[in-house]
Amino acid sequence: MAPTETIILSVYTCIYKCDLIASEYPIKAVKNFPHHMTAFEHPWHSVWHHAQIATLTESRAAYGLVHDAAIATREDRIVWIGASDTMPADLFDSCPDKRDCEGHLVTPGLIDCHTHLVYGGNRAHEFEMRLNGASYEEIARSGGGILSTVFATRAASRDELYQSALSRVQEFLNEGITTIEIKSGYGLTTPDEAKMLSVARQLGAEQPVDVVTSFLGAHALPPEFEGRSDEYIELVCNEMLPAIAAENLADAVDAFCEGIGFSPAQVERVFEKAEQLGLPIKLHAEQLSDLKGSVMAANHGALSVDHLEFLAAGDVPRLADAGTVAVLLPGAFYCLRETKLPPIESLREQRVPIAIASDSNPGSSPVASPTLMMNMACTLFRLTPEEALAGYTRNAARALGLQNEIGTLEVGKRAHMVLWDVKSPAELSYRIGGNACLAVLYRGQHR
Ligand code: DI6
Ligand code: FE
Repeated sequence: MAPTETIILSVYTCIYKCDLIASEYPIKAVKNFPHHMTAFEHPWHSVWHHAQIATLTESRAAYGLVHDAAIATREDRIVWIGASDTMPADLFDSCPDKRDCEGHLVTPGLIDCHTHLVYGGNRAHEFEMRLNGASYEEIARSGGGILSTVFATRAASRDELYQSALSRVQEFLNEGITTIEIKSGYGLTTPDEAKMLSVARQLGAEQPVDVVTSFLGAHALPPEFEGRSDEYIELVCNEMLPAIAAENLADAVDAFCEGIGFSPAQVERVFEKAEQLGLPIKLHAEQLSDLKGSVMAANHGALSVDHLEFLAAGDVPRLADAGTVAVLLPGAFYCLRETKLPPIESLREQRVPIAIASDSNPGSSPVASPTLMMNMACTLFRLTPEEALAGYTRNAARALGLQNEIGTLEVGKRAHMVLWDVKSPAELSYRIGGNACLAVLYRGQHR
């Protein structure tokens, strides 16, 4: 944006700011934005009014709720929020795109901060085998489990991966997702990991959704490295990660720290390499056992640690000190019929931000519904509906390091917002199934 336009926007945000603080975020180039309007033509491009707006800002009101409110956008930014009856009449009257929300709820665009949605094949057959009495071990011995997805992903063409991932992405978009994280981890060779991540990048470039990628080379030991896990970690550090970074395919680096994954010492080598390459880190930790992966990750300043059923309450202060987000994955908890709960009360007491995500993957969480995950977070983990919504917005943004751009509805932030066919925010978590999404604004554009 030209400096004059920036100044004009700042002037407007200053003149028309309401009780929420106007900020002066730089306005970046926007994907697919038609630059046919300038600030001189009109400062408001769209306005939604007569809405209940759950801003999710950390205000005194639950959900940061503003009643009978309006929200206006210009290009890809939010430029005004406030009570409908305080809208500047001239701007409202001449705004080219107005919507009367008739009292329905508006939230920030939802953010899924943990998915594995690019993969080949599916595992419905294993699901059926288990229900007919086969154990996980028997399935694994017959080539099943994560490795069956690795074989199917390696065998799939880029286009096949793209098409199958696209149908899952569309399900997420139908339910109000505007930002989604996608991991690699089913390729486990340099070209196959690059293939997965480039499909994720393509989804972000071609679809109306922001995609954030994570390199998960240390997800499982590929069969060709059987009995040689340190050598595989060497390959991850010395070949895969530098190649992925050189192609700018990853926004962060993840790993699976577990008895059936990699040890904290092995993961730490991956993290040290990520740090050298300037990439932020996150970790699958304490899903099945307490290896202290979360503490190690927090010591390295991880953005998030994810799963956490076996996290010891005594280790929670370390996450709090490091500002690391706890990402809870109720879909995997449900599918694996886990009974041990993450240390929710300690996370609350220590004020660790809690995010919720789908973990969308073919084995332990074949799901593409954020509101179902919010329901499960409430029912299975006893989160409040407000915590569940914050977990899919404000705290999910933090888990991706994007808290200054997305996750709350504030002047200056990216114009990602959802209109729901509900009148109170608790209804989003309360419903089981169905889709209450009425409309989405993505980067200020109708989707
Ligand atoms: N934890 C998970 O929940 C997924 N990966 C991981 O490390 C499961 C992946 C799969 O079963 O395909
Ligand atoms: Fe996962």
